[in-house]
Amino acid sequence: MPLTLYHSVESTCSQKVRFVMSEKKLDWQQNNINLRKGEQFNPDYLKLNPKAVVPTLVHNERVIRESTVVIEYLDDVYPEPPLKPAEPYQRALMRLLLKAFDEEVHPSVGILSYAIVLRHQMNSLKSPEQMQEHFKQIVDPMRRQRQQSTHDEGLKAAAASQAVTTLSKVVALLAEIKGSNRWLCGSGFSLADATAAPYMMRIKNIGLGVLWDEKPEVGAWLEAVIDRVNSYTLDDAWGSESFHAMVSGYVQKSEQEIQELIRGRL
Ligand SMILES: N[C@@H](CCC(=O)N[C@@H](CS)C(=O)NCC(=O)O)C(=O)O
Repeated sequence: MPLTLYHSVESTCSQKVRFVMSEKKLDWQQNNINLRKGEQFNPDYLKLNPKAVVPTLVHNERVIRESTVVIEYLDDVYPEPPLKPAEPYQRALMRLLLKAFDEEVHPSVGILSYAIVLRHQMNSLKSPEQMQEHFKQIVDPMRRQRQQSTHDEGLKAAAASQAVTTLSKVVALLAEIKGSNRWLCGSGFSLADATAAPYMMRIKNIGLGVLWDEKPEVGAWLEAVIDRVNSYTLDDAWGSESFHAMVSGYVQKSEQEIQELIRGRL
């Protein structure tokens, strides 16, 4: 089997790779990495991905890391159907969105998911000492610092309100680029749609869909992309049912704090 994806069903950057593989109807083998159990820190996995993050693609024994690099690679190796607009300006806009999702949305969604949901899950799975061990293993010092402060302060961490501001700016950019297009970068579904979909779905699921209340075209695009993803033959396309149940439980508990955070930032 030439394609193996090391991934987690709940991880947004793994989901975007699975969506691209589904668009191209590829056969692939999976290796599920349980992030909450810390399997990303296993020495064998660290050899594939020294940053201890998913996803990682292995194709014909070659290792490809970074989800955006992975989806560009898949589109190069399997060009049908093409997932990059043919027109250079639309292609540049697509790359602008990929960059915004990597550099701005990914850390912001990480902070907010962690503050609203994952820190409670981690606390239920690990003792304070085990949490300290977990933080020590995070390879990137910025990521470690971000996760630790959000763990301690939740939505009160300065990073959380900054994340909401960042997300509302990217939502405005997404709406502007989409304009009256059918998909984000023209009439064809592209890498930008596959990338934005899991993050926008996560933002909605953690109670922040209000960020596009005044941009109905963004809500309509998300509905269309959800229909498309739901038509793939992909198990747990958006993550497992138990994960969603857990997310909505914690979102309900934080509802008031989420409202206050949004009121303070918008
Ligand atoms: N820039 C990387 C980011 C990868 C990343 O942050 N992955 C998250 C899941 S979406 C992860 O593995 N987190 C592990 C952890 O939190 O310890 C990419 O796009 O591949």
